[in-house]
Amino acid sequence: TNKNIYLAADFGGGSGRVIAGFLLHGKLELEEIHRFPNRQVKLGNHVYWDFPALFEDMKTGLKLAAQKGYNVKGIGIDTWGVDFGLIDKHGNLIGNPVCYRDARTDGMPAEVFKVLDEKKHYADTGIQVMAINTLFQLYSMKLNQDSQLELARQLLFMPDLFSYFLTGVANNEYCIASTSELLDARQRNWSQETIRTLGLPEHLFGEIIQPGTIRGTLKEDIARETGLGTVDVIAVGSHDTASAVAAVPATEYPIAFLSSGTWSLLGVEVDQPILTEEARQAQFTNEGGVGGRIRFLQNITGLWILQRLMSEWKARGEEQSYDIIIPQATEAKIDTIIPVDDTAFMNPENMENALVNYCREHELQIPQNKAEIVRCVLQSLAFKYQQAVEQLNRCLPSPIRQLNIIGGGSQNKLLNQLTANELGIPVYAGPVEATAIGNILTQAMAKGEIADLHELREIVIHSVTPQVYYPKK
Ligand code: LFR
Repeated sequence: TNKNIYLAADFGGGSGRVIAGFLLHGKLELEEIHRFPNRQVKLGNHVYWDFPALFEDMKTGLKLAAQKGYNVKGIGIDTWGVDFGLIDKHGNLIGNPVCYRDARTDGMPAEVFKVLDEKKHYADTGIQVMAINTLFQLYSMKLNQDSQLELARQLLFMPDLFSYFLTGVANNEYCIASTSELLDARQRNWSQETIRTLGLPEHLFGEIIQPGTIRGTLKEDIARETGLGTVDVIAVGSHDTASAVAAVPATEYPIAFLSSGTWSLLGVEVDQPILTEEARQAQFTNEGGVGGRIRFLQNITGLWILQRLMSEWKARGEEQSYDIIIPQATEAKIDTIIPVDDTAFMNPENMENALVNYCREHELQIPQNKAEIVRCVLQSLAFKYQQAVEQLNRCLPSPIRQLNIIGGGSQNKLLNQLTANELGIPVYAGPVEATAIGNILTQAMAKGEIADLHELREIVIHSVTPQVYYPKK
């Protein structure tokens, strides 16, 4: 029981978890302490995240860890990207964070690029233009004279916000900040020019801190309430994808990854941002990574479509499990490929209707049952991955030779195989909990137990065994 452990609080778009990690003789063991759902809540005109409930869920996880008698050496927090909370002059949260799927950013890129030069903007920030990004959320607030923006003293991205309410320290971690589209990709700091040109309040943007540094210690009341006592809260790659990529079980460059969950993030790790016109047109993004690396990747709609379908079927009383539907989809035959990134699938009222309507409108063969629907979605994803890899290879000195699929989606055997078939290279699947692993090992790095990212990945390689999928055609 008197184990030295690190706790990872990992919040994804669909669920959150608190996971304990125990590092001994160069091997990491994980224990899931607490898992809870995360959902979008529609209220009035907006779609929100339920931040207070998520914070409570995290504290429940911390309490359970304390009850196990673990000697907790650190807590690291990571979340999905781009979303944020605003803090007022008293240090209070102004309203619930709005979800990136909210319609407030509809049409915003066009508004922003009336003011910013799109090509120059990419050369500065290196971020794929997506309406969900913080920049567009803030600009929509500005255009709508949102009173919250007027009151705000500081902007905290989701992981910064959790850390702030744990420690009282308010700052911005580099990896998550890079998803805002407001950082200078080379300087790795706020792009003052972008912020000024857009007329966003400059005081919102705080000190940027790097992963692997201590953010602060638990506030006294939280230390007491959870029973943990004084524990360090450590900055990790606090964007979930950054933590996941840190835990890719490979050490040979180029490290090519597909972080697979609600989103599919496909790319390679590089030392310096690639800010070329070719990269911009291919819609690649340069997000901040652990150990000073850059995640050069494309942001693709991932298992979101399937997750939505599964929950709709469940809500209709047709209980579904992946263990049953995936083998059925493996046998199903249908040719239809849908463009997974089409706005039709972004946040429709009903995903199945959206899919069927799309096929009808575009004269594609309409899937007739659940197995065919699932097959259609998965082969459409694999097709999209193939296109992304082709574009990626054009931006690199030589093509990638293998792909590591990490995250929850790496459990999807059919998708792994379809991906290997489409790409024509071996695919290595796992670990499922890459994000928690990256989170925990970056804390160990901050505490001096691990020297650098290379050593971190060697520990991952010793701790997990990915499954290999070879192309079959
Ligand atoms: C994955 C992720 C992606 C980001 C998307 C929205 O969970 O963090 O990297 O693009 O969520 O924030």
